[in-house]
Amino acid sequence: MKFIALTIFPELLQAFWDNGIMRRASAGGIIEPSALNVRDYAQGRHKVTDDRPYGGGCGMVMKPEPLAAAIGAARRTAPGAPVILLSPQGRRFDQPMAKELARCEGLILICGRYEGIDERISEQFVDLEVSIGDFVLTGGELAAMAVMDAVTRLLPGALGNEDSADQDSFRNQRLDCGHYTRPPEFEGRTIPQVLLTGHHELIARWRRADGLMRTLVRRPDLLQLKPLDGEEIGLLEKWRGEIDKLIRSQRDSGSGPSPGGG
Ligand code: 4FV
Repeated sequence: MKFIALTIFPELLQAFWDNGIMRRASAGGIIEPSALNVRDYAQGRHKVTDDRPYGGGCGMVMKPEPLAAAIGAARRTAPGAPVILLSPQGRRFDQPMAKELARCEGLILICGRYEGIDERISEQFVDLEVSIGDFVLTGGELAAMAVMDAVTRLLPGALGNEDSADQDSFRNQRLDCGHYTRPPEFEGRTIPQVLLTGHHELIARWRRADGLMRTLVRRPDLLQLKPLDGEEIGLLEKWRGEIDKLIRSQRDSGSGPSPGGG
């Protein structure tokens, strides 16, 4: 998969590509990352890539001509790749979108700087505008790295063993379970004993239950995105029973608040 990042700071991307899973995926030919320096496509002695905004106001805007030329060059290298602009106005990036993008033969990623890029570039060249969250960065490079990272780890052969991407958070709109490794006791804290049983089905069931509880507590919104399966309904009913019993026992012992919460 080709990744072509359009940026005025290619060294930022290089450091990202030269390490970890990205480095291994690149060495293994799973990804083919490259950066085009937009400044190389700017005219004039000073190779200016930004200018003052029409209508006044603070900050600068990235000029359309260098970007259009750089996009043209990228498209010649990866003709079938969608042109993606990273910006706070884009569609929110998430795991399902990562899966969608992982099916592309390549991605051309425009990393804006300053206040953003000239809108006419978006109108004429951009296939998809993507946001990694409702906050403002100084540049699109970090957002482009997040997208490339999440997509790369879904590519066959990128992760050590295939199925680890299958156990991901958000895989089926549920948070991941807790993970533990040696030592068995750390600062007085132990680990769930079921993980020491070697009983794979029991361990898998515990992990699903732990993931569900974390989703229920931290991200109940995710439960609306994919219907509960039979096992999940069973677990929730069991927990509801335990919660009801707890409340009843509190009431009966008179230690809890009176009915109606007074
Ligand atoms: C951003 C985001 C983001 C806005 C102006 C770059 C900056 C500057 N990109 N998700 N949030 N971009 O804040 O993707 O050009």
